[in-house]
Amino acid sequence: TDKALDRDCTTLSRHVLQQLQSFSGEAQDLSALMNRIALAGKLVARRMSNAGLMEGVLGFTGEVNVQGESVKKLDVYANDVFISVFKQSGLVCRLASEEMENPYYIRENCPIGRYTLLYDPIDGSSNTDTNLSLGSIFSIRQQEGNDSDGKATDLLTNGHKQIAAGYILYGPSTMLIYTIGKGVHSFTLDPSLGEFILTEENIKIPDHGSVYSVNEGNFWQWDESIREYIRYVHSTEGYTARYSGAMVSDIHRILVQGGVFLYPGTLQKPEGKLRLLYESAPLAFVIEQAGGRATTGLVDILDVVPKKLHQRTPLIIGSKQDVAKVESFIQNGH
Ligand code: AHM
Ligand code: MG
Repeated sequence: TDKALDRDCTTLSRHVLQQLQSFSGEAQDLSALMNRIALAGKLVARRMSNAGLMEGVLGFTGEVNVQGESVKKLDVYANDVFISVFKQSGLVCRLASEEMENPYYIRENCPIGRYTLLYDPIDGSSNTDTNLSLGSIFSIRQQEGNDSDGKATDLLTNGHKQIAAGYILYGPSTMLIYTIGKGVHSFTLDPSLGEFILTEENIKIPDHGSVYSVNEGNFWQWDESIREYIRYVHSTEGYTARYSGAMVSDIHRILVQGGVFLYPGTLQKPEGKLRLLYESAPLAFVIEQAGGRATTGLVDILDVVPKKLHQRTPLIIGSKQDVAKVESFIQNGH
């Protein structure tokens, strides 16, 4: 049959089932969960696509979130989209996000809902009001134990416990990238069909790339080892800088073309900015599945066990060789 037509028929939910090669309960659950994440992505993308034409969509709400960051209207909207979408799925009992101090319980799903969704509804919030790339990040974990005290302490485990993770990139087109531990696959939203259609299967990140992606405005706040690394790329041929303000888009570029993204600790914030459970760990799962690496500089991101839900960690992620180079500066000073 026609190859292009076959590809057009490979929707996201179909792909998840194919990957698991079964119609088992878990396969059906994962397929349904991914389908719901896709719906959330479509709702957020729709809102963003005409945000500038409507009143009350852009700008700040005037509130400050648990992270001490000013909240944007779009942050709130996207956070609520995921809650609404999963209220109706029956599969998810808890949602934990950057925008909520404590997990949100969907009580009616709790006796049956076996999964927890961790997410960052809008990655790169500073880009919202200027029509630049944004993302959403997601991670799915199986609920362990009954969480009878309602503190969700079972979420404080390492990143190997993720059963699915990925991101949605809202760029010139909307893309969804996911892994369930069987490689990394990308889908592009076809607005005329309203479906995410398979774009590339088993994406492999190059072992080395020319891009380094970091906020160099923090140079004087970094540890000397990171400054040395930056001096090294400045004085070596073949490096190029790219930094968009939304790590989903920076890391997506690196997934496709290679390179390294860094958000090191600073003097003011020794753990850096990025949160482990719903930012760094899901992206680490994706990049490792594509053959790359993610580390704090000392420990693999997927091995880090957080002490609290909103824990931050330094993040160095990307091509194997480029991550190793940064590591060698942190660990050996060169
Ligand atoms: P956010 O989820 O509040 O938008 O924060 C995460 C974002 C990343 O996407 C981006 O790489 C980083 O924060 C930019 O921070 P900075 O302005 O400090 O460089
Ligand atoms: Mg974020």
